[in-house]
Amino acid sequence: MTEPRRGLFITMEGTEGVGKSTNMEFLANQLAARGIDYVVTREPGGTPMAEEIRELLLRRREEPVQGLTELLLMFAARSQHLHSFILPRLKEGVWVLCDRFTDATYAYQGGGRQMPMEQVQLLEQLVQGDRRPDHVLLLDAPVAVGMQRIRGRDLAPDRFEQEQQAFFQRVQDVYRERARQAPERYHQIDASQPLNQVQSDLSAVLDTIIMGRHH
Ligand code: Z5A
Repeated sequence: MTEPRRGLFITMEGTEGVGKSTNMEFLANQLAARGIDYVVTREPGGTPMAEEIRELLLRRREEPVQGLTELLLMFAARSQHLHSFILPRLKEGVWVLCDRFTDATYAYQGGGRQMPMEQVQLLEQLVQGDRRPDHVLLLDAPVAVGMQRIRGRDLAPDRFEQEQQAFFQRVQDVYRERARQAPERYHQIDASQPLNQVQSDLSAVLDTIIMGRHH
């Protein structure tokens, strides 16, 4: 029996509040409507153990968290998620939609926390080998817009959300630079537009991805 064609690995990225959760759901519905078999997952998290690591990472605490500790935990969660969940699904031919992945580590730990990018690269290679997302959907909006959108939530801010605007500006700069360097894999969408326009852009990107797959 021939093996199924490998599924596509698509990630959604952006600074906080740009609309990732909202648009993940939209994208999932779009895939379903096109008859594509998919799963939705997130990072940090995506398996029971990786979700426990997420909890460790996001919880606000008195003890200052070392940058390297945070970086290692991100990749510990990723190793578990990638090898026990993502890769097996892709092999079965299922598409994987993931809310954040390693681009977030470059952006938040490298950009936001200013950890050396070489350390991120080293761990990326160790955990992923040559595996990278097939497509990265980058929702891009001025940092202030995202912050304004999440201000309406009555949840207490987590350890990342309590950072200042300059932190998120560095995060965004890294995302934009990565998108600029590999335009064939990164799809930058203006997330400051009204939601229906963002979603029509996303739908167009999805069509391009699907068409590219048939060639
Ligand atoms: N992190 C890291 O540091 N390193 C890593 O390697 C990884 C992650 C993988 C958790 O991520 C944290 O982990 C994250 C980075 C760090 N911390 N931060 N910040 P997360 O993805 O779970 O959390 P988040 O980024 O904070 O996501 P979020 O707050 O849930 O935001 P969102 O999903 O992008 O937004 P949303 O909930 O879909 O939308 C926010 C509101 O805006 C909502 O009321 C919507 O209805 C509204 N909205 C959405 N789109 C629009 C438009 N177009 N117009 C108007 N209103 C809109």
